[in-house]
Amino acid sequence: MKWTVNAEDYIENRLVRITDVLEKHLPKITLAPVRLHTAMRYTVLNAGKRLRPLLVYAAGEAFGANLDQLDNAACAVEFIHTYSLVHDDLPAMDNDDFRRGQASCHKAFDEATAILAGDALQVLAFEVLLAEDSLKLNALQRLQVLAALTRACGSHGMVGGQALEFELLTTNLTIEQLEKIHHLKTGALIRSSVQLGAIIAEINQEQTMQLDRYATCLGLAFQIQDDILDHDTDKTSFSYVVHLGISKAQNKVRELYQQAISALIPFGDKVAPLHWLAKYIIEEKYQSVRGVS
Ligand code: GRG
Repeated sequence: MKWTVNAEDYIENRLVRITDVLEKHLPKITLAPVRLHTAMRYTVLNAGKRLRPLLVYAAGEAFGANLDQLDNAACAVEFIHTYSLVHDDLPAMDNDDFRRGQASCHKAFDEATAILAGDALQVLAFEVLLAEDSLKLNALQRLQVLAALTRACGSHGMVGGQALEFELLTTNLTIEQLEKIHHLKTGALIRSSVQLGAIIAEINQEQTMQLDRYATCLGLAFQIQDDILDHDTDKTSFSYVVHLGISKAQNKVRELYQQAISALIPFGDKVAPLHWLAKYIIEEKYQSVRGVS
């Protein structure tokens, strides 16, 4: 399959699409509890880059899934991601006042509302996957999608990575420990986004493993790139730049980016959107929109 759109148009089009899907699944602010629903919409419907939903679309479409089949999975990963940001910004965690170019949820509302908004978004992600129009997927696919996402979110994934970071806070971190934290904390959800697309497109196990190599490299490259961009404000031992120095960290990003792209070679032109997203995540697009994150 040859793609006739260019990268920019592809990304723009899918961003418009996911915004509509997120909007549709969020509770209306006219429904009680109004403050909670207002906070949920406030945290989701803003300047997020939607990298994870874009990955669900790109992986699924490349292997023949319809956009309609991918919408709810794309929406679910963004709800999970947004919940993690809301909770991560809380005073007990990172204590950040700003997120995505606006006051963080607990600053715009209050701590209790932010905790509840995160909780509700997390559950909404799974409700969306179970929703009747979450289609067009057979029962096995639905279970596989649920299993992949739950595993990525819990103590063996994103939350586990955060917990490990706390546990190792006062130790002399090795680069292996740092990598493990980031594979879990950031990488697990990125990998599961690609996996969800693959499950929905019903690709075989070998292809899924190959795509997983792409996603694993991309997840780590994304995190190191984030560390590079945040270097002026983040001097913690959880930063790659602190461990490796800026130039080695940049080399590592380039290396991982190349590895991610190499993993796509067997698939040819049909996976062009996955190439575009790797570039979007790692290169100039990511940096140019970074100011609002
Ligand atoms: C469940 C509380 C809790 C934490 C889990 C994932 C996580 C740990 C916390 C999220 C905060 C964080 C800074 C994670 C590092 C990964 C990262 C750079 C996230 C920001 O992702 P982007 O750049 O954000 O995709 P946007 O705003 O564009 O969606």
